[in-house]
Amino acid sequence: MRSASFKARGSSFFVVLFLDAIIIASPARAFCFGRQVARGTEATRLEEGKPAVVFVSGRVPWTDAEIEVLAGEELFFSAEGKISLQKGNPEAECGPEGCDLQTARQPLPDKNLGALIGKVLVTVIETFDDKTKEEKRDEVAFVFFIGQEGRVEMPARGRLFLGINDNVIGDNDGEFKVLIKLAGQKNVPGLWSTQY
Ligand SMILES: [Ca+2]
Repeated sequence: MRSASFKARGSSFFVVLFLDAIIIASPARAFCFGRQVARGTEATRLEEGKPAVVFVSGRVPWTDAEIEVLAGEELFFSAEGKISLQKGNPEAECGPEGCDLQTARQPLPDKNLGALIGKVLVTVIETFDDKTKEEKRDEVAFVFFIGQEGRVEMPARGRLFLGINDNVIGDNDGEFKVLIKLAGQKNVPGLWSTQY
């Protein structure tokens, strides 16, 4: 049954991977995953000519775009809006390219703090240590830079998430509005205003 699911297209791949994670997870965490899958946010494939719009809060570690991507597939991203890396501090405001500052603990340390970034989540592995009684959650995921606009080749097959290149998000504010479409279509200037 599992091999049959792997041959299927679309979200079934993701669900099967989560089922794999459930198998090795502790019962308590497996229940959490069951709820997560059952919440009905299945990842779907982008269709040619049908862009998706995702609002990325500066206060959320990763926003689920609910899109399944394929390795090697090129997506076009265009982002607008402002976030604050420190609510109430006008000097901490930045757009999708981020602020001209880098810290060692950002998800992407060589890119600007607060920049729009992406992640392809391939699978989640949960393990339970009998000695320490601690549960450990490991993701197999690939994180990449997006910025304000550009084409990005997807590094793996999985579920797309968008986020902020910042590790201290609790004091953030604002959001980015991100348009995502399959690349290959011509990038028409003013896409935002003409279609949305
Ligand atoms: Ca912050």
